[in-house]
Amino acid sequence: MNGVSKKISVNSLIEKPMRYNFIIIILILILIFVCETNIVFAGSATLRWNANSESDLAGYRIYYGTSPRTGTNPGTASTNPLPKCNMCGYTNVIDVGKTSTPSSPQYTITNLTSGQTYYFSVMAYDTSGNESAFSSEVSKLISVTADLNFDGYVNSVDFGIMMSFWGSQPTKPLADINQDGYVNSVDFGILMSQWTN
Ligand SMILES: [Ca+2]
Ligand SMILES: [Ca+2]
Repeated sequence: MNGVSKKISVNSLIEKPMRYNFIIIILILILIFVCETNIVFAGSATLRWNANSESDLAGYRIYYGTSPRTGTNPGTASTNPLPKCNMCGYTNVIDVGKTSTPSSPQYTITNLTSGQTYYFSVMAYDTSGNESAFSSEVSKLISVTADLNFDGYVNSVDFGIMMSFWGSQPTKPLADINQDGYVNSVDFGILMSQWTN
């Protein structure tokens, strides 16, 4: 991406689409997401992908939401020649830069709702503001957990939290483990099935 984007010439108009195709191909080939959750960090998803090796890579943005995306190119930059869908049906975007481990980038998204399926895509951008299209989309059902205080155990503490939310819960707190709008015997049954001590 170096050099080409900095030329103000007909060549840049010709070469940019080729470069975008290259980026798109690279992303499709290398963006292998691994979503995972565990009992301690319930309500989170860790995304991993292979690094983009271009010298002027500036970072990545992760788009996500609870509905599948509606397009392939987030395209907020004016330099992006591809058709744009902006948020493309997602509700959240995080600029993660090159991440803390640039050679094997990964990022953990927290505060996700248990029992809800989330959809994720990553795109790359360079130091000139050029943006790639999305990676392939992945989805993840966030594990239903009764570890309501995220301490690694399902025990009387979590039971106490559940009791404090007992009843109808329009805001669906974590105590509503199956996220059906009620904290009731169904959730209690899930808690009992996961009891650890
Ligand atoms: Ca707990
Ligand atoms: Ca419930």
